[in-house]
Amino acid sequence: MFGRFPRRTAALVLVLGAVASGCGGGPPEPSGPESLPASGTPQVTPQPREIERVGDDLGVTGKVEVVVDPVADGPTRELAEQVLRMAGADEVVVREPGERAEDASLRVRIGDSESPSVVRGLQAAGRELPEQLGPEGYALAATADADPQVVIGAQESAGAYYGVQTLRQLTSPGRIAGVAVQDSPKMPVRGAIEGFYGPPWSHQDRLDQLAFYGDAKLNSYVYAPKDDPYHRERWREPYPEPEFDQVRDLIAQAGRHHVKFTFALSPGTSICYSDDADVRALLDKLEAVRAAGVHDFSIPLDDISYTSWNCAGDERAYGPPSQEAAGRAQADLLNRVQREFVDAHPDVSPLQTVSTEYSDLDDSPYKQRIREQLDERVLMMWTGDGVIPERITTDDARAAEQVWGRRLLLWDNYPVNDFDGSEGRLMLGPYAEREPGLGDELAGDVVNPMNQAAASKVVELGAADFAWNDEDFDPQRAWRAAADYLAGQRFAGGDPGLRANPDTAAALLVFFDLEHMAPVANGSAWLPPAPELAGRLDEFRSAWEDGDRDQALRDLDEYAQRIATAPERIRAGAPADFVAGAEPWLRATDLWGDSLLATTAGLRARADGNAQRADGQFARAGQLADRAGQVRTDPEASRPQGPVRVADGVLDVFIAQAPQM
Ligand code: LTM
Repeated sequence: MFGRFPRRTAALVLVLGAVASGCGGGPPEPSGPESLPASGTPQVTPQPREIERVGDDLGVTGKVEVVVDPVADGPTRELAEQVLRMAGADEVVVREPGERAEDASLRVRIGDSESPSVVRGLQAAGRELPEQLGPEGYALAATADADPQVVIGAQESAGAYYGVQTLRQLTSPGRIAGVAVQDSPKMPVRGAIEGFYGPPWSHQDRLDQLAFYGDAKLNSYVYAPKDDPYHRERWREPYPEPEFDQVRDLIAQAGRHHVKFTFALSPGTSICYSDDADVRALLDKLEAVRAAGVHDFSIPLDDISYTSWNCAGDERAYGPPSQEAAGRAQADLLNRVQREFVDAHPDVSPLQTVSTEYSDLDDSPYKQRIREQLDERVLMMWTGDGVIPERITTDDARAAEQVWGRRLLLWDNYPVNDFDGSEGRLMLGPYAEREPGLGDELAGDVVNPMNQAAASKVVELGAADFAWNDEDFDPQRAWRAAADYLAGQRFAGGDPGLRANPDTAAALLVFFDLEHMAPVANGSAWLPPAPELAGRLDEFRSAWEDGDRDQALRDLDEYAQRIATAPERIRAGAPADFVAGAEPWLRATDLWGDSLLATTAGLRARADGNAQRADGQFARAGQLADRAGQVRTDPEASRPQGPVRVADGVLDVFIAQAPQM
């Protein structure tokens, strides 16, 4: 299918990424400026399907000419200009095909993959284009010969935009990596659903998220905050004008970043399915949003009672309440929305929904009704086997698709932290336990994030990587990429840093490890707490037992310093919104880090035979640990409330046990 891109390339990229990132035995290290080698390929996230070095890096100086055709839309042109300026161009001239500027030091062509100049440019890198690049696909070649040029070819505007997003990651100050890329996403729908309980994201959070989705090649944002009254409890009422203005802003921002703004309305807590006035109220509200420029809609029916009716009319129309009757009523409603609203507007995509059963694999009278009666075009979401599943497998996806009689869109309840078992947690672990191959089964993957928007990017970027290219997915690689992104590789979100600050990225990875634990609904872990720290503490215990106490203490002390200084480094180097959302956890980490340092000081005093000093240090460690345990979540920013957790079960246990060692 793809031209001359050997499959081994992906493996080569992984190895290079790992070497550049210093991974292996020790703690995960970020990739620094040196991670853009003159040979090999730089890490691009999501991992391209095919990427290969074809020559030397290209220099970026002076005047750069960008030739575009209509495949490169406004956002793509602007992004290309920003990227090239960031890379060091003094002047960027963007123009339609025609007379070429003789004084340009670098030419960039972004356009239709069939246009002769694009084909020639790709051929110069020895590339042959396949017949179809695939939806949202692109080909890119950067060649540094006598006439240095970058060519990006695509069949549709999203592909051209993603080609330039890849160019952004191939760029370092003054140069562009000499590589060829051929790429397209595995899953058609990739993104996030703001579908959690508790404080909805702020308008600024949402604007920033949409920009980030563009950077991460995520193409969907579903607006479904449970605690927005106009989304759920007061779904019939139109949005007041100030709120509607914000919706308009979000639509525009989504467009600027090639994201589909999917508007969701959740009427299930009070709708009377058989009441034409209720159905009309629903359609009218959708229509108002459509008129403002939205093309994608969802009617979520999760977390409602489906064994009681909201009105007597439904009992007359559908019989006594039952799951089977609810299935009929809901199928009727969704079919009407699909036929009377979606079908009436050719620019509106098929309706999305999540049904009242959404988290299991068993057939039921409810599912049977939906399977048999619901318009086959309606795209249904499913959370995996369990609301918060321990893993999501291809077998599960196939079984679910069997009982629902259609392809499903994954509503992935990770990193959401709104349920009781997640009290006090910030979910900063890797995107993991999603089986490669899901790309062949699912229509897409949208994750339900945390109340803390910026911190959600850690998992969102992993999900973006997985949904784009699940076969080559590496959770740890994506995790490091998230640290790099937050440490400076962010772009559309604001600060146009080209390279990650290595100190910030390293501090973030230490912090991510402390917040690695991810719980299922009852609070037990599907991702373990602090695996890096736990491994180091295990090594310490063995070395301490074996007698090499001095070296063991030096090693542990070094890592304790990294924990203790991580909050300060993160506050100084990470984006302000990340820091604000994570502040209670950073504050607790300050205290836990100091407590661990006091513990190592106590152990050193003991090894030196100074019992009095040892006791003093252990007492201090205990006091700091008590204070750390008292730091609580911010009621304005989180649900549920509780003491914040930092490497719980690992750090607290070690500090408590150390005086007895
Ligand atoms: O998962 C679904 C479909 N619905 C709700 C979400 O709104 C909620 O955020 C998650 C996690 O608590 N659980 C749900 O059941």
